[in-house]
Amino acid sequence: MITLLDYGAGNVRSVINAIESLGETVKVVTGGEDILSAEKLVFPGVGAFGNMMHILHEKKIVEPLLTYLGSDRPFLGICLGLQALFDYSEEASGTKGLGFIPGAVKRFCIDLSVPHIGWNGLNYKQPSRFFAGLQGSEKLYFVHSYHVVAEDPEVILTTTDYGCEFVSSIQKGNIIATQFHPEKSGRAGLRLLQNFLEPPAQAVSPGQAAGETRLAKRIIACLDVRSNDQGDLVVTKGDQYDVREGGNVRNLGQPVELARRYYQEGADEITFLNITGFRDFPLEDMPMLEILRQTSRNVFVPLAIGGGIRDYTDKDGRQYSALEVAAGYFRSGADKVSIGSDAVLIAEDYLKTGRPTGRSAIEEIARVYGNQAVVVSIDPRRVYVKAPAEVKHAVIETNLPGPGGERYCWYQCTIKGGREGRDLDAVTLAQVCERLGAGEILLNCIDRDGTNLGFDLELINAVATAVSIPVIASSGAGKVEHFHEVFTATGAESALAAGIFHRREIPIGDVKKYLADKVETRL
Ligand code: 1PR
Repeated sequence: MITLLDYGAGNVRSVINAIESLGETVKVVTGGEDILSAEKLVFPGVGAFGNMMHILHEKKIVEPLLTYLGSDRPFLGICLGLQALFDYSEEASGTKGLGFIPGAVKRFCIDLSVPHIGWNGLNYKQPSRFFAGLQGSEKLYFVHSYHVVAEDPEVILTTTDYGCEFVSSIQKGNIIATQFHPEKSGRAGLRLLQNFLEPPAQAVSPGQAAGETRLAKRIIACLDVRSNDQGDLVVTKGDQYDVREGGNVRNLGQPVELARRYYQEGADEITFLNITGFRDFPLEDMPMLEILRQTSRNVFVPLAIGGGIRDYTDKDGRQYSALEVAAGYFRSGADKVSIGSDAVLIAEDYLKTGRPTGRSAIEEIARVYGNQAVVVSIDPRRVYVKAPAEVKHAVIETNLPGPGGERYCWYQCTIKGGREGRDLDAVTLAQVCERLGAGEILLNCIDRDGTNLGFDLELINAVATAVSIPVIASSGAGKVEHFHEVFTATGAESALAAGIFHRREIPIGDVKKYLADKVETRL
């Protein structure tokens, strides 16, 4: 039996699911007494350091945790569960950590996108039973803006390179903690969890390729989900956001089955978009939450979900905050939430005053779950102009002139699934959302959606160069070459596609094979 500490934020569901998939039972605990009596303790942390320490103190968990750690019983800390062990974090000045391992948690100070999101490798610094069965070339899933700096090199188990070499796991006796997420790292991650549950006899040191580890470009499968006219929740797919064919909503399969298929085919991440979320309310739309629950039981890569994340008042006058909606998604197995329409309205408000309110969905969710958990999904459409001075928006010179020969365009943000255009451009939206605390941009493109013509490289460049958070390029993938193009011609960190995967035109494995000797991927 494994004891798992749930202090109330982040996605503990994924960790529970991963451990249960290995045949172990999990006892979820929230208080100090249960920690003291635990035999093996897992402390998964996703979220923000200050909030986590605040809750640990409030629930009087700090002392029991330190007692447990001091007894050298098996402990596995994940992500924030690693950072919590240190003295303090730059993320929350004035807040002390557990101070079990001497050292600090520092923000990445590098010339690359932060958060560090995605699959990266490990440099093995010492042998451990934790590594049994690994080849050494595996990539594990990371998502964080801060990394630990250990004073004692003896505790460093692995490091990883991302603009600098940072500590990606530590071990002190039976205390192991990782910056990466084993529960989201596919087969390699499950093997590590297995090694923690039943430590093999021998410590091993996997071989590894020479040189620095490298972050892989991610290939993301996207499932646009909505009810069809018969009331079944289906994966659909639009042409420039029109999902109807002959009057009916296109049905390309069952969400849970498709997600499982993409996981097995090697998707690095899976995104669900509840595309009618702007008019339905997700906490009433229980099937969507159920889809997440079922998917997260056997899909061990990150799951992002979007649709309907906003404040909401139900028919009985009960008010729900966007944070509560997001919490519902996280509890059901999501690792990240993506905000579409509401992000546009939030940015418009911000631009009116030039000041954050501190209460927007982006800020509140980032405060509790961490910036990396907040994706902003942008649904832009090209608007051509004859000259940049015609509009006050971020205008680009385009190689794809408009119908009247216009050589300039801007990208207009839309809400409600492209139904309503707003007086805001995609570049400004991305910048404002980054300022408010978004951790990633999912950059769709209505003009390219479902066309198979390739990604809109001009749009992606305009946004990726304007922000320092990672950008997911989306819409238009039609052949394997398009993925290569988007990774070499733009700063996109990942590429998302839907139609070609759903229609089985190109399996994910073929995309990875094509990219193998051209760009870094996870094979
Ligand atoms: O506004 O917060 O409720 O979120 C709604 C979410 O649903 C937004 O993220 C929005 O992008 C999405 N959405 C709304 N309507 C549609 C639609 O298609 N009618 N889908 C929609 C967005 C775009 C991508 C698509 C790529 C790749 N779909 O998700 O998967 O374009 O497609 P392709 O590879 O076939 O070209 P809120």
